[in-house]
Amino acid sequence: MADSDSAHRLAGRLPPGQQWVAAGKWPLVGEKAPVALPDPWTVAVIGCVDQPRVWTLDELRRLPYVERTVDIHCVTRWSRPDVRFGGVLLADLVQTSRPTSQARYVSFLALSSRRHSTSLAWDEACRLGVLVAWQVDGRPLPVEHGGPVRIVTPQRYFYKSLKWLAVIELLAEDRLGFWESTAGYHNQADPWQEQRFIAGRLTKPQMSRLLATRDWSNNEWFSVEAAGRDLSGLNAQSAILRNADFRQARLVAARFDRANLSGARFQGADLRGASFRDADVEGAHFEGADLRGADFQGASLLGATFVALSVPESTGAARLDQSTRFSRASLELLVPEQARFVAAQARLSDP
Ligand SMILES: Nc1nc2c(c(=O)[nH]1)N[C@H]1C(S)=C(S)[C@@H](COP(=O)(O)O)O[C@H]1N2
Ligand SMILES: [Mo]
Repeated sequence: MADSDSAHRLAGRLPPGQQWVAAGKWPLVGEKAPVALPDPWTVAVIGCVDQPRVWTLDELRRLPYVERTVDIHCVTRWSRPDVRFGGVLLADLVQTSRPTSQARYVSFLALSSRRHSTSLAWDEACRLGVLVAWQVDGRPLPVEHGGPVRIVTPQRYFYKSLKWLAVIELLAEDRLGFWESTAGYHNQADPWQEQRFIAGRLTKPQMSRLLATRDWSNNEWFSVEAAGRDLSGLNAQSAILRNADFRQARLVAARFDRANLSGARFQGADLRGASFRDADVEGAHFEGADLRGADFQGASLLGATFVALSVPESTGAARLDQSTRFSRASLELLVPEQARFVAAQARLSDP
């Protein structure tokens, strides 16, 4: 996306904290496949409607076809411009079942092993022009991207765009989706407001107890607030610490192996000799952190940031050298500027 034509075209379209992926790249996020591919694929419209109905894909195709070109914004900080989805407007489809006056929310359920789901306010779903989509850029939607049929919610983080759509349920009360209820993802999800995560739910006494111990392994704490703390030698192996705040913290030789640190903030932290082997650091921030001797082999780096693009490198770049280790293959999931920065300084290993 570096040439000046596209830079001009994309000006003003990148929400705060997002980065464009390389041209032609479309990362796979979350589940990779549905639990089954029934033939025919069906989509049920149920709940607060006068006439529930089960649609086959062929029947959906006879409804008014529309195309919408959208910019995808993933909460893990990558964005992909100008993706042309085709299908039927959710509002048009649901109108045929005549929603009752009770219908205030809409919940989408996937045919996937964990029964993935997400929801929207019904008036907002209509206003945003949510699509039930089976085409992308003029072709059938590939299975790994939600085919045969997915939801596309423009102007929201992409976790509001459910893959492998099986059920559309109109509701009187909201029912939080999978990520919204298990991982603190924001229910509004407006990328222009950076509504990524809800605030943490740890109380002050819980937080003090947590900071007093150095063994957090296998525990799950959302939005831990540990900015500026001395937590050297912390054992956080296999811990789930999404959206943690470790800015300016001292984390020398900390062990984060296999931990989930998606969205975590490590700016300016002292991470010398820390281990992130096989950890999930998707969308995490390391600008200005000291990463000498740190080990990221096997880590999932999708959307992670090591160098701030718009500020001078002296303040905005992580410190890494030949003692900092990454798997070569995992750099694929960084946006190009980040991959170049890491590759130029760190030691890359092959599996
Ligand atoms: N069924 C299902 N839908 C899902 C997910 C998932 O894990 N399962 N992940 C969501 C998230 S977080 C994102 S960013 C997008 C990713 O879509 P993609 O893999 O086509 O890029 O799908 C969304 N819809
Ligand atoms: Mo996402």
